[in-house]
Amino acid sequence: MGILNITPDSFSDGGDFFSPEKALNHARQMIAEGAAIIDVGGESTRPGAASISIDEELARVIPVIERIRSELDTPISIDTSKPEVMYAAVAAGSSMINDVRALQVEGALEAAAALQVPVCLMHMQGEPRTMQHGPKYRNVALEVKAFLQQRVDCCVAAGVSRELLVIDPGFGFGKGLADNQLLLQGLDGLLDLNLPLLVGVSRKSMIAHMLDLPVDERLYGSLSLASIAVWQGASIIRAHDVAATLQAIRVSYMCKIAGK
Ligand code: 8Y4
Repeated sequence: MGILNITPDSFSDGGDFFSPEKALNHARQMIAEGAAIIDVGGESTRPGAASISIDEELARVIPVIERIRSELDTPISIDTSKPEVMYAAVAAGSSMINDVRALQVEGALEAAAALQVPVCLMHMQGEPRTMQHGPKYRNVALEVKAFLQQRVDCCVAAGVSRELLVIDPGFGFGKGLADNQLLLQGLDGLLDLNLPLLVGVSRKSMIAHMLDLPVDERLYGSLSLASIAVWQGASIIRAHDVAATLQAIRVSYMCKIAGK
């Protein structure tokens, strides 16, 4: 899953305006490198990030989804928690919802049930603005698993087919370094839910906490984490650097399944 962030500072046209053309070219490049899904997001969920309005989020993502849909045939996932954005994005050509709030926003469960597209349910402790202010767990892997199990049950009860669900432990979302490390060690426990497992570790701060590197120097750390995630059973990896990540996870996966 290649990451396509649609925020004001990304894909500028040289002036103050965002260029859907540049975003489309970035999607093209990730697809050429082997991305199977393009994850389009307009709201930054990085620690401390402020939230944006429905209209602002729609204005960012809808033109880009329409452009990608009309020119390319790779599935598009919409990274949003807002039901209004889910409806509009699927109408514009998205075929998957990636929700870091696991459909807990008012109306989101109903939207997912109505739209009947695959949905990734992610674990987060707290809210993006404050989630890194002293996150606490007794047993992070067990708590994440219990949360995801409960969200899966809610989805099924609300009419979302179980066959459409994907789960994600949410690396970095209300988790300290030790929490992220233990979560990776215990990642295979999530396979008990019998659903595809998505993992996003690309360029995340857990790498900085281990290697003390700025965001543009975290590729090798990202590849190591992605390889471990695949070894542990992840089947979708969300990444910025698609070509490099695919090489790493293909090798990890071939070693994992050899002789089976
Ligand atoms: C540098 C670059 C530092 C990116 C931090 C980040 C996930 C996700 C995000 C994830 C799923 C991010 C939308 C955070 N992470 N969706 N979204 N899983 N399903 N931070 O792990 O990339 S945004």
